[in-house]
Amino acid sequence: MSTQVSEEVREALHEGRPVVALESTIIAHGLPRPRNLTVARELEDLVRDGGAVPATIAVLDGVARIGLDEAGLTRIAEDPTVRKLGHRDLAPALATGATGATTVSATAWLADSAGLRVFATGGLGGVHREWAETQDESADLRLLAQVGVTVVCAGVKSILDVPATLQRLETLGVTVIGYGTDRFPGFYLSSSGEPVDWTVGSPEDVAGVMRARDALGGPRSALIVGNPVPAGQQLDPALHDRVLAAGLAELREKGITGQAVTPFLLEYLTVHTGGASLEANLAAVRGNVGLAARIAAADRGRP
Ligand code: PSU
Ligand code: MN
Repeated sequence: MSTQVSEEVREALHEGRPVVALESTIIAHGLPRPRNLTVARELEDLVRDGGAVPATIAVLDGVARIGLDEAGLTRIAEDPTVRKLGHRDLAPALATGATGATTVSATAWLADSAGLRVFATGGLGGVHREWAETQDESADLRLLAQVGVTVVCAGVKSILDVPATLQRLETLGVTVIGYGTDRFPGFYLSSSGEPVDWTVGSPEDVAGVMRARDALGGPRSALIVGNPVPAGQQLDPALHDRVLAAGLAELREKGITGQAVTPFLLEYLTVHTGGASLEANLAAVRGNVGLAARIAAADRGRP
């Protein structure tokens, strides 16, 4: 079989206990080694502390894994040949026995197929600022219009064109709600400055939206919960804008395109903010993972 659900995740699903899906591209391509492995373990622990079972998702030797053991997690974090797999890459990866980390699009697809309802990440992919020249829009957006998962994120990565991304999500019919805020979060920054139409204040509120969505039926699409990084842990906005502008200029000079764009910019910011962007990124991810566990618990009626 080409998909394998770990025993722990299978049992939890069978018993109706809360499970949270975690993506692996952030581990393999979004964070520097060796910190990434520590973070991978820490995120799983945070899910457990929140009362849910973690299911980190990746493809190992052509098998889609829902729930990784320590060896799998280590391989994703340490092996430099691990590929970056979007949703469209899954079939060739499975057919050729490849090993790769899954992006939001691939993770959401696999999670949904396995019956997982809640997924946490850092920031979603979206419309890139160079869209007019490159037509680079993350495959995350369209896939999220087709799966019924709840995605807890700190908005979309602030390296993107945030208003254009929000417009695409509206066009695609993807529900977006702010958690404790009426502004869409800005990934490294607590606010992108853009408004959201709906605000909720508790995990139970989110579970209520999920129930209403289930009851409505109709076309399936994701529920995006925008959870801001705490204001005290955000990146200094002036530093953010300055370094990002330099990073975008270097991206153009080097002619970097496609899948390499997002990892390049994340690393550029980490290096040129002296690690401050990395800390803000991690603070955002930790907050999202913890909240996702509480939402999954509320969804299962076990706050
Ligand atoms: N969130 C983070 N760091 C990351 C990502 C999300 O804090 O590295 C990853 C996700 O896997 C997302 C991907 O799907 O970045 C977007 O890549 P692209 O723009 O190439 O679609
Ligand atoms: Mn892209």
